[in-house]
Amino acid sequence: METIDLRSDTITRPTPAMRKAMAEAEVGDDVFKEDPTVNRLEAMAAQRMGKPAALLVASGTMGNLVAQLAHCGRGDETLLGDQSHVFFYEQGSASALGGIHPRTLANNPDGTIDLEKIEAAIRPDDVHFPPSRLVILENTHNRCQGTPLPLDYTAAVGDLARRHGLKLHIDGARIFNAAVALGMNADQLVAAADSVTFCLSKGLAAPVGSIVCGNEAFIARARRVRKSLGGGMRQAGIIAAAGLVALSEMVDRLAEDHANARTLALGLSQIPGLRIDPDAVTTNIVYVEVEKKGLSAPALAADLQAEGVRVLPTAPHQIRAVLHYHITRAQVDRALGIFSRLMSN
Ligand code: TLP
Repeated sequence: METIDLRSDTITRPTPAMRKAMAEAEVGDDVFKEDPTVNRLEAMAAQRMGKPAALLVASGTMGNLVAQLAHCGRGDETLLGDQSHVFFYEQGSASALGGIHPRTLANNPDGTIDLEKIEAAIRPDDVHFPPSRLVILENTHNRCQGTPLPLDYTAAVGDLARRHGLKLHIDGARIFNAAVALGMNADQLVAAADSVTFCLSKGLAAPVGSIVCGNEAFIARARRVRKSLGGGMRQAGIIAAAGLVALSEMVDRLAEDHANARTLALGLSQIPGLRIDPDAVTTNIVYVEVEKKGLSAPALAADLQAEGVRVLPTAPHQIRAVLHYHITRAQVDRALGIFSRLMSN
């Protein structure tokens, strides 16, 4: 039976062009900064983000942790959304490993945090308080319908942070989805940020790797932190080669995933017992509320899996479907047929 795997864009496998590039990659020891393929990838990534420097790391989680540890000392405070990946899904690693104190602020349904809330949370210089050091935004916002943050919002947060002497980090795991959805270049969307993490291994389909970008001094600190976390890789050009293909060939096609997400959302909105606002779906992530009496999200996910459709239950009555490189329009239609049949049982 064919499996239509909508659990995440992280499940994407490398393209034939990536496998070829990996097999042929020129490599060296990247801890000595002597891997020419890693160096090329970091230069290309920095240029795409409009930042002076970049660093290849193992994952988005490592990128966000490295950035927090490079910006903050022990006892410093970060301001971040209560639905953010950094707060929700990264094991509290900045506190566990860096003694960094997270101050969560309510995310709006579109992934923004009200500017007034950010400003009100910045601590005055007082011996009782941890120093506010870093604001973290997420673009696109995973747990907020995959919504892209508008440019003017990010710019306003950047201004606010600067005015108060704070830094701004963007978890841009899916920054290229945001760029494609908004019809902009990624560097515009992160211009206000001091640092950004983005992933090669989600919609862009590389097998491993994320990138942290920022200025030279920040990346020098990030490089030290990466090494201390055991993330100094040696002949990492094998990985970077796939990343170069990801950046060169896989960005523009994200529009197909967004169109498929929209088709899926519209179809699901027609099925009794499911609730979704298709207009809220603007990139590749689709959240659906399961409202049929007696049916939980895990139970629906299990029924779907038995029919070859895999989704992720993200709350007792919510499932998530993510569109990606391996999902065709025809598969979206087939998945909709299966949803429809199961919900009418
Ligand atoms: N997100 C994964 C899961 O961890 C939930 C997914 O399937 O969506 N930032 C954002 C916004 C992310 O969505 C993710 C991964 C990460 C960071 C972490 O990236 P990795 O998985 O490479 O550590």
